[in-house]
Amino acid sequence: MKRSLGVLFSLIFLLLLSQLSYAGVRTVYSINDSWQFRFGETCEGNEGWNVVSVPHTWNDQDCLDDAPGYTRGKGWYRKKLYVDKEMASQPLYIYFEGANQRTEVFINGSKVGEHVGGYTFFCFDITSFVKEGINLLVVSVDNSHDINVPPLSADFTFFGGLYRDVSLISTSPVHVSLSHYASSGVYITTPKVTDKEAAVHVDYMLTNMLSEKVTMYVESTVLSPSGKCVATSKKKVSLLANRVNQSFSDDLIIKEPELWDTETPAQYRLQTRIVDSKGEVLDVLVNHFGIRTFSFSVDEGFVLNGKKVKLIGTNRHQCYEEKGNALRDEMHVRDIRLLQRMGGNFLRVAHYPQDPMVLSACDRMGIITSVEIPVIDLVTMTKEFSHCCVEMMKEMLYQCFNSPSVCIWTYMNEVMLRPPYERDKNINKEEYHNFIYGIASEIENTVRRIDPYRYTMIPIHNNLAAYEMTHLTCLPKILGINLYNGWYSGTFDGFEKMLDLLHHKYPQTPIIVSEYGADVDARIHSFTPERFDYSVDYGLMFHRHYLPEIMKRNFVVASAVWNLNDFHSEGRQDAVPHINCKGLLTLNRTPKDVYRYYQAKLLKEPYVAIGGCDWMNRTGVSNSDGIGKYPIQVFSNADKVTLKVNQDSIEMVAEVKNGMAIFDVPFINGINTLEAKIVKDGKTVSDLYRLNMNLVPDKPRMYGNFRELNMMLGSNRFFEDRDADLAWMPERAYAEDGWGYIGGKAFRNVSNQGSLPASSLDIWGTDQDPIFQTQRRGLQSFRADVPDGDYIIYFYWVELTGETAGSLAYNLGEIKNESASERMFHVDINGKRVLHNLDIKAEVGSRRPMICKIPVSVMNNSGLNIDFIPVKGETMLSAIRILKLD
Ligand code: GCB
Ligand code: CA
Repeated sequence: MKRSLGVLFSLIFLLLLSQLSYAGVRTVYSINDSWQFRFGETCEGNEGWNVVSVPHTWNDQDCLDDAPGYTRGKGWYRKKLYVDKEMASQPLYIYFEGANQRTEVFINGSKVGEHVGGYTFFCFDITSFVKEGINLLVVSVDNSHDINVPPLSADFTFFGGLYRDVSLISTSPVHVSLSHYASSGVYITTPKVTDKEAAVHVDYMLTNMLSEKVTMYVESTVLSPSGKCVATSKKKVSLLANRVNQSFSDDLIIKEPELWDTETPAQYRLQTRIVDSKGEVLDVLVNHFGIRTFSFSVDEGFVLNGKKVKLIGTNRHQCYEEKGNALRDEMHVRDIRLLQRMGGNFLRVAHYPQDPMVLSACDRMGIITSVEIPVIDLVTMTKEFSHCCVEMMKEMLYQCFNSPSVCIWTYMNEVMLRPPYERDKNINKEEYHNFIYGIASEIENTVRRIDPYRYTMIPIHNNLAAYEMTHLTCLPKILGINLYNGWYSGTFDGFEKMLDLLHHKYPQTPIIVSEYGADVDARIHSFTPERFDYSVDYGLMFHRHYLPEIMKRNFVVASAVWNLNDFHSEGRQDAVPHINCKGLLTLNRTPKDVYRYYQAKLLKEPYVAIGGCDWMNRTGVSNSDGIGKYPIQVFSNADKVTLKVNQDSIEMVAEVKNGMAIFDVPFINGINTLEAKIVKDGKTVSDLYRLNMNLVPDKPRMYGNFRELNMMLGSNRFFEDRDADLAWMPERAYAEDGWGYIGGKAFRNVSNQGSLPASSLDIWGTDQDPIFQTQRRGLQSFRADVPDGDYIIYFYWVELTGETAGSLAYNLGEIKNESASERMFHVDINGKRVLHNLDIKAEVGSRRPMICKIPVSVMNNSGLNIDFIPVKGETMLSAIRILKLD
């Protein structure tokens, strides 16, 4: 059934194709489906091929598993290409939106071409390789480390594969070029813009594949945003025989232009037609462009069409949960929509050029962008490397040239972060610095020559001296700075101090905060937030400090949160191993509270949202009235918020400060309903939210209904296990008639980032890492004065010692000097020995979870008394779960 349907579809498809490819005007269509893929050195043989569709990557799974590293090497894609008679007689191109990172293309066994670089588009002329009928298209893609191809090292996963769309383009022999850096072959600028008129200058690249010289007409027609023809021009051009990329230019005037800006991103369309002397149309092409003026300056900030606009936004990585970097067009567009719905008007497309849909969406939604080539952390001192950098910049420039959203060309992110001479004595420091400066100035000159209208930026990190040593700070028109004060080190106020210092030293240079952010695991909350606890609350503190400081300073012309979304970084460990969770959205684009904070600060329409609405399952402690009081944060742009708790029983009002109102809410056990309401600009807006609260009575033998207790030891954090809707609470010391630990101390992760609240080790074989990454050591007992009944006690252990997080570049919370400790202890419950000589490391090894489940009957009002008796070294416990069965 399946197969015959497939055949039917192929037939319909072929029929469609043969109709599409009529002579003359170009046809473009994607060929994403029905590829076969196989990983390995050769493409010989028919064994082991799997049917895939592109976008495709081979790293979507192994980027997250426990084994260090991910597959880097060569993968093969092959596909049958049907070319009909008409098409076979015409020029034919194959067009790739991107493949990571070295690609070779073969047709019917002959090599067509090769492209290096994982993020730009490329295009090959395959006219002379295809024959009428079935052709075999084979593409190899290799994501091996290559010292001559940036990026060499960076905090993200270099997914291999044919991970963007592939298309075929059929044209007539005379056409607008496809082989000029795989751009549109049309470069539109608006060198003069006034209210009355805009001058439009168009540079064309034209190709004549005929073996004779021809004379053609190039017709340029400009259509207004509403589709009216507002300017036309027709010019004669002589094209040499058999030659690609023959340049030709034209000028047009548009009266009373509608300007492109962030509020009304009005785009014009330039329609280009190539017509021969008989009037036959040989090529038709449309390019969008915008008419606007803009400038960046220290006094005025960003000025767009004469109006000051503060640019606030994010960076964006192109990956997604379970898909790696192989995203459909719609998914790219959704990200830009999410940025817009946050109130953002700026996107640093970092650290590399992305899917064409990204800029197209920014153009349509009025988001100002900076686009960037992936030269990150370090460079290789070879001619090949610097050539590759410059070529990538040219590709990006030409490919993004007409996008009105693009205002900044960016290169060299934190290139002094890891100077190799610090590790390799053979590398001369001076030479290295000169080399970097050499590449940078070549890139800078190239950009200014090709596009004198836009700005350039180099993003540096907080080690200003290093960049001054290389003189990089004097090259670009804008200085970008990536700051993490109060995250990787120091305190929040280091942020504004650094900005002011930079401004003091470079009073004429506009500054962009090109990155700032803190890791947030949306499952973690804390009422005593701390650096590196990964809590939503610490993230909020961080952003609530940074954003107002950015707003205050005119010379900070733009800012971009690192990052719009969580993204894959295979080498990372921490709370969510292999993921950098500085996103305002999770990997599957669920908003975190930090996103809601930005909405409250940036949106103009009335906005109210209850914080922690993704924290559905909570736990806490109740008193004799059955009430547990916990803070609830509400984000809003109104002056005050009214909160109703559990229908109308309680109503509270709180003032909004810096985008947020805080309520001390009395929760009951079970489902609680919250309704937040604001009145702004005469409009009433509300947000409703229900959450499940497991309140544990503080004296469970005396009152309340004890069901279960889930406590993480050595921790101030709450954690939500979203696979089981299980809520974990921070540790608590035992008090009379209550429950909690007795003795010992909370483990601190002593790292080169200081003393941190949790281990940064990836705990293998679990996704609930935060439950294990804290622990109490040397504890004597855990006591719970629970009522008589049948219970299951779950002990959670992991041996954190004897393993370090390794020397990965981005494992910034590495455990220092913690030697393999030998530990052995007994566990007694109510006087009965349940575990003898427990040696966790011997049992399961280091950094592996061990959950031990023990049934217990509590009788005679004895409660639960669990003793940990050391035999060797210190006792230890990561978490405990006490479940009542009756
Ligand atoms: C940076 C880098 C970025 C990292 C980020 C981080 O400075 O530019 O690539 O992902 O810091 O989260 O550490
Ligand atoms: Ca695409």
